[in-house]
Amino acid sequence: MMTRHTFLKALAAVPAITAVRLLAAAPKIQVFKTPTCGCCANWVKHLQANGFEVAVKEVQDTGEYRRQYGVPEKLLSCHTGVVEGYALEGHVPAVEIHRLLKERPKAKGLSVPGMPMGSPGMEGSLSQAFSVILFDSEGKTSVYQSYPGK
Ligand SMILES: [Cu+2]
Repeated sequence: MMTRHTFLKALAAVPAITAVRLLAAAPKIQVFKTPTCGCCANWVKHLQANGFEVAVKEVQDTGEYRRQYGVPEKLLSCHTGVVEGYALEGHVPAVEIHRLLKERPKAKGLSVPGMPMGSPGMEGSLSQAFSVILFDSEGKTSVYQSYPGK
């Protein structure tokens, strides 16, 4: 039988276990993309190069997953991902995902709406300004980080 004392001890042990788990393994991101999306594949490479383990599922329509993970339609982009319960829409920089997992805000996820040139996976001669948007389950949004472009 679990006494009150052992219960409290078990509760106290939870953060330590979480910390060990986070140190032990690279965070896993499940990505949903269409088979022909080249910039999506480039974003996946960017994630892998920056400490994430990525599983890719090729789908005909990412809209289904966008809705499933609560991404507002106004924030849509070319692919949808999920990491430890947070949704990721579009070309979100890996550094912001690491920050998200560290800060763990009360939110649904992050998005880089559209496909701005210069975002990870969209590198080229052009580099537009873009913002990483934090959104919650009510569709409320705020700027998580701004990238000035060049
Ligand atoms: Cu794209």
